[in-house]
Amino acid sequence: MPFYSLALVLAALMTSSVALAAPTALSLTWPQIQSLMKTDTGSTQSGDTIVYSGNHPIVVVEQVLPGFPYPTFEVDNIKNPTLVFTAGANITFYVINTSQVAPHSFAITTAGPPYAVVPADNRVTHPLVDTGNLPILPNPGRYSYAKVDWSAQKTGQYYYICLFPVHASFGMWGKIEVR
Ligand SMILES: [Cu+2]
Repeated sequence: MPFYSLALVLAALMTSSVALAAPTALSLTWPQIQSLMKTDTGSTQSGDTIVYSGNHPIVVVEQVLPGFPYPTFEVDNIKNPTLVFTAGANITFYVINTSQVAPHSFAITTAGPPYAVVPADNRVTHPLVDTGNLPILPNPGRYSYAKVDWSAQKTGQYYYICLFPVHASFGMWGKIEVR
């Protein structure tokens, strides 16, 4: 194999391994989570809508288990809120698995509900954002999290969902509006 071909293969392997490995290695303590939650730049409107203005919104998402047995997302103490962004904004999501009960993920898609029990049966084949698996950690007092960025270029309706089996079908999803 010529050297340049080998270099291309190696470059491709490194790129994919970095993209897959980054999120799940990270963890936070509860005090760190409380500090992080204060950096959320959204302002709560009527009902369950949170509006993020500006070009660099920060969204701090928790994955919780408030109503056994069904998990939900939570932002600013609102369950599965509708998140509103301005087109062109570069959004940073911090997604924290605080449930201590189940692994979760966070993905953004244009495919709306209803969602299938088996994620592979969903139309969510190419999510725009995907944290991958956020596991329950064996270390007491530590919670897995991921930081993902999304540039919302096109106005319209999107959805954030958990791709772990059963979760989205039982309501672990919310709306995103890009205006
Ligand atoms: Cu989940």
